[in-house]
Amino acid sequence: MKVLLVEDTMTSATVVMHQLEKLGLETRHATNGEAGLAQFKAWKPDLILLDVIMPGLDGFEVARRIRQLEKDGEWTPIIFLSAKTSDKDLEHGIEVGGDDYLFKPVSEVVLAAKVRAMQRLAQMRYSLVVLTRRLDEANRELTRLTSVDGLTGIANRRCFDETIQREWQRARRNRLPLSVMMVDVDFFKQYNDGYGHQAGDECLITVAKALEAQLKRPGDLVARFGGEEFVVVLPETNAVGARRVADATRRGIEALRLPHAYSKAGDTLTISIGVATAYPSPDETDLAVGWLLDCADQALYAAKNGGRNRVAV
Ligand code: GH3
Ligand code: MG
Ligand code: MG
Ligand code: MG
Ligand code: MG
Repeated sequence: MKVLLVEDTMTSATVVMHQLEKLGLETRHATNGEAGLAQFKAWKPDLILLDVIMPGLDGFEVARRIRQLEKDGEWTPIIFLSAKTSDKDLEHGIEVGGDDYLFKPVSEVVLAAKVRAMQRLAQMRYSLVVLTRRLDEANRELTRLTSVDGLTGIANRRCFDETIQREWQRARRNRLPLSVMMVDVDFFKQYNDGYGHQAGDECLITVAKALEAQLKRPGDLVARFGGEEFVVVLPETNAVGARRVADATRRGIEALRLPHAYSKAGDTLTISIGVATAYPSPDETDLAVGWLLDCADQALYAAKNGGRNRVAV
């Protein structure tokens, strides 16, 4: 522990320094307020013993300035050692930022006990800082976990629900188009039945990563909607743009040429996509985001009925 003594009277400084060194503490001495502040900044002591009556900056002023210099969450304990021994002086010392106030002369035993008490407080405070940091980390991890799909690692349904609501409101406010694509793997039940559930899982991971890799525009969101269905949010995208993205997405999965010997739409894995676009406006109150998803779902149904491995609007 680094202890800074700020004391202008050499005789009492010598005594206190000697006592501190006997406690095995690393010590420095500043002979006035200015020098004390400079040491506080440069040396960053763990505890400050602060005289009150000094030429130039007095101890109260030094304490006040130290508290101003400390950033959020920082704290250096300050114990006043003063010949000003009225209740009012003590009250003032605590008021300006002191943590304790001892009357001079201070006995060796009292000084040692007070230093120990401050050490204990500082230790407790440090534990709290560490705990808070861990809590922040845990919170971040929790936020991540609640928005990520456990199997594929892409955004999950919950994340999609939040995003689509937010984008819908934003589209309304700014009169922007908003598109969604419902993506469904073709004949996936047959894939599972033919290759096994484990291979099915790996296939879903591959498809999820491929979808995400293809949609590179910032603001687009690819999420797992559930099972072998994915959903893509395309903000600020009109019907023509969404159709183009959907066609490219369908071709992209086809181009992977993932074997699917049990598909009735060929011998590789394919997807069907339903696209829907909304042009919500601020005066629009009846239409909700659910309507947009229903439209995409109906389009997907049409793509399936039309033979699969295709896009429908
Ligand atoms: P369609 O072309 O009409 O979409 O046919 P399909 O077989 O893909 O559709 P269906 O809805 O009948 O079957 C979907 C299958 O997806 C059934 C289900 O077991 C499988 N599935 C859903 N979630 C998972 C998963 O997390 N892992 C694996 N391996 N399979 C899944
Ligand atoms: Mg003095
Ligand atoms: Mg189905
Ligand atoms: Mg399917
Ligand atoms: Mg399905």
